[in-house]
Amino acid sequence: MWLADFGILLLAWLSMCHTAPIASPWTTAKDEDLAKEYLSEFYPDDQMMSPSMLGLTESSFSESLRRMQAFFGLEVTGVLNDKTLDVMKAPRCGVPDVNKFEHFDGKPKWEKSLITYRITQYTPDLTQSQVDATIAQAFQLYSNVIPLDFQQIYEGTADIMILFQSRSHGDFSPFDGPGNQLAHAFSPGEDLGGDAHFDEDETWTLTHIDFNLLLVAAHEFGHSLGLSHSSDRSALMFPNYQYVNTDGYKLPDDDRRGVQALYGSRTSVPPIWPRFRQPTGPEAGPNPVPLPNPQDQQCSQELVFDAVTSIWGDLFFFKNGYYWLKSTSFSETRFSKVSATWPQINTVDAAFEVPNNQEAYLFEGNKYWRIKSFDKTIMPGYPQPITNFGLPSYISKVDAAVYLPMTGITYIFVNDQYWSYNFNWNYPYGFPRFIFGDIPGVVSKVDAAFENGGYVYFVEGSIQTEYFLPNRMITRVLYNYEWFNCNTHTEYDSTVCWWC
Ligand code: 0DY
Ligand code: ZN
Ligand code: ZN
Repeated sequence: MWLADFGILLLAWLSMCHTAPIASPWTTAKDEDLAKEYLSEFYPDDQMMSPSMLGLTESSFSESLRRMQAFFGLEVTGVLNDKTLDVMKAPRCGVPDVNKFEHFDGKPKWEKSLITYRITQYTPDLTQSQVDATIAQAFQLYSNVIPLDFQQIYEGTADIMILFQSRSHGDFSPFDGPGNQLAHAFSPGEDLGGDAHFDEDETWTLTHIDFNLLLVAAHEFGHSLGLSHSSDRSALMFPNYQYVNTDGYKLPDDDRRGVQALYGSRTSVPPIWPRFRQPTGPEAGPNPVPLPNPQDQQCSQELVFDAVTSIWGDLFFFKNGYYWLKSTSFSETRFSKVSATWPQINTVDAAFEVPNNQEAYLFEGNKYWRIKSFDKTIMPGYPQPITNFGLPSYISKVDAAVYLPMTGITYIFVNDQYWSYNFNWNYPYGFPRFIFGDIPGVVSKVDAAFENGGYVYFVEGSIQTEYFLPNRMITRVLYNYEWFNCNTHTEYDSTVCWWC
């Protein structure tokens, strides 16, 4: 793994020891003119890393020449020779070889598309929610253009651990007080890999005043994703901080090409935050439009569930009046219509099982049905109104419900609140609590929730957070579709010629 910038320092050191002639003795003056013209057209000076920044005075000719030689896989000598001239004389597509982005050696990158991050230490310069929002915005610059998603978690180990600290902070790369080094980040990998550290001796702002956290975080996350520094002055990965207006800020072209070369480009429209919210069911209007059959979404990264529950050891994933059934008794995932199994029910909004009572509950609108787990038949006397669970009568539909066997409590989620019902006492608590801050990993709303083998899953949009109850830790973050045996292997073609 590379700590960002090691490569640059090495380059600076190598270049300082180098005093090169422009051309080898057997090239003509005409060839040199041709080469200069070629380089000034295709490797213009101002797009180079400024030599003064590196404390160097190397001739820009040989520096440009080396970049050209490196680009074409020639021997990098910084000296004009016949092989180099042959390439310069060959016909070409007329667009500069202007990819100035760099990757780390060995091109480390994340081999999965859902990346978690966690902020373990905040800066006092901004509120926590300002920091959360800014970090999310910085990641979104990338998720807008590459098919990766970033999810914040609040406990456990995330792929990208983020902290604000000054001086020594546990990685043998202490910060240097105010100015100069502002932050650093590690290239993709295990442990420290991907982690981003910000120097707490800087003042972090959301304005033009030094230093703008969005710009610095976006630069660092470029490293976390596998970008090294770029010599393009307008690139985010240019080594030096420069303020630009951050309203409607987008990833600059050079950086975009750099990350897309690693991960490919996002083909679908990126979801907006909070993520992947889809238009909800037929309760929206008096004449409900029939919902689309969700079968083709089974392996989609954007798949959102209406409800999920275990019943008698099997898992039911409900969506638009259908369900996928994952069972221990067969290997494939089965897909059926809800009304084929329970004729009175059209769509299931929420569901939970009380395994010790061998019964499950299915919710639709302001009603619920109680079913026997072992044969899935509806018990007599149902449906009943959801007010039985202590919900106020104005609630027309619930989002999610889950029963936790350890405590005997069921939680029912509606918008940004949840109600509790104690099955040991058969008693509703009767007043709601706000989800935010209570449910780990959930930002605004629970779309589905379920318990399975001691783990609880909170589904928000197409992402779910796995939570291990006994130690109250987030153990995993996964896409909904990962429950199905989808072939998720994607090959990205990073050899495409995007400049021709
Ligand atoms: N971190 O990613 C860096 O590049 C370090 C230096 C490295 C040797 C660890 C750094 O903090 N560089 C400063 C920086 O601002 C250099 C500076 O101008 N004071 N880098 C981040 C940055 C932020 C925003 C660069 C750009 C935009 N272009
Ligand atoms: Zn560090
Ligand atoms: Zn950097």
